[in-house]
Amino acid sequence: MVAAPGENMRIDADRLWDSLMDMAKIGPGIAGGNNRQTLTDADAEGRRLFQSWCEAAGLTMGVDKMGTMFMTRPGTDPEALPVYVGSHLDTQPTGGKYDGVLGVLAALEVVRSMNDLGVKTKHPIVVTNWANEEGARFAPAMLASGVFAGIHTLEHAYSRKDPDGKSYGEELKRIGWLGDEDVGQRKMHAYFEYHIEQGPILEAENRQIGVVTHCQGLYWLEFTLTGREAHTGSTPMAMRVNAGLAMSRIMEMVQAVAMENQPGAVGGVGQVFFSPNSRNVLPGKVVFTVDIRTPDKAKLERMREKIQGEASKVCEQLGVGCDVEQVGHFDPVTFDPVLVGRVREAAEKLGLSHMDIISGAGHDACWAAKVAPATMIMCPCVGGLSHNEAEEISKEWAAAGADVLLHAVMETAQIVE
Ligand code: HGY
Ligand code: MN
Ligand code: MN
Repeated sequence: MVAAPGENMRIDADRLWDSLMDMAKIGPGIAGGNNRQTLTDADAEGRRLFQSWCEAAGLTMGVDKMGTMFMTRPGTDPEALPVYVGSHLDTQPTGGKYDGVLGVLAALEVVRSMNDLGVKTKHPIVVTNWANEEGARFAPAMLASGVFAGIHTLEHAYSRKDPDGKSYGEELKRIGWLGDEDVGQRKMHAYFEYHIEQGPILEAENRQIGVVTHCQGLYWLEFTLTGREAHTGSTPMAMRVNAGLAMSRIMEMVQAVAMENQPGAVGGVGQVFFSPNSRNVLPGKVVFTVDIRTPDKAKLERMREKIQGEASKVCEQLGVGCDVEQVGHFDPVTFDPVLVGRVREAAEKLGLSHMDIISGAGHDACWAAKVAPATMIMCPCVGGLSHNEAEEISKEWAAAGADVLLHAVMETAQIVE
């Protein structure tokens, strides 16, 4: 039986892995991972390397006013909306080599492989590097894709400040990646994102491919607690207005709320600022962000209300001021069933073990899904570890998911004989 066009195509695993290792040299961490935070000089260097690879593959670059990079491979029908394939090159301060980067470089590898085999498609293909997916330096996460989907205004995004008080808008200009395209003007036929799972399920179930049907919803609640600066030695306990104590009680409570909503809920705190942060001064101000997530929308709302309600009681008891700002939020996402089906079919056609999975982490695909049919593909990661410099995957896992991406993208972009 004659194979259908592209049937036996596979990506070049060695070339994909080499690209991942070359990108990992830019913005190295201190323990084998990466610190290539958004809009830093390292990010700018990674962008230039990615641009050079894309241009060598015949792609033309467009950049929008949030700094997102769109690298286009033409289709045979200039009227046809493109298939977008991407993720993010920015990393956490102690990030791994694969979170986001795998999806961007696998998208490039899909194009490189199609070039090698002379495959033409009706729809153009646009390899995409979304700016500031992590939200580590400038909250919230998925900021550029959020502006693209009309969730945030450009002004709000530009005003976001990093811990040193530098704004997104200033830093984007400083690194020279302020593009000229209005954000969100591009229309998508479909959007695919390939990403490491960042959790333990696929490895534990011994599956090569995650067919991502949904992504859990999220709140980032930034608490600003106001206590009274005082001497930690000479201030009697009864006289203290202790914002640090209030924070610790709230953190315990967040843990309890997440545990009482098992299965399928998480809650925790990753970032805390004490002011003046001096060993022998009780903090006058404590700022920390609570991160809660669950695939169940009603449960997410209940958790948020419970946490905000209990936090104000804690602060009242301690005489501590309490302000809360919702700095990030998205409802649980259902990905496009047609595209999800193509991912599943591609895994089956390629003889890869697979299972349906809900994404625990947030991704740019969550906002892309607001404006176009979108879905994701996942590969396992060792020990389910991510947002840690020891994040690890195998070349085989990386390549298997990229092969599924290749076939699902070709199916959607429609091969032209
Ligand atoms: O927070 C997240 O889920 C993603 O890593 N930005
Ligand atoms: Mn990511
Ligand atoms: Mn991440």
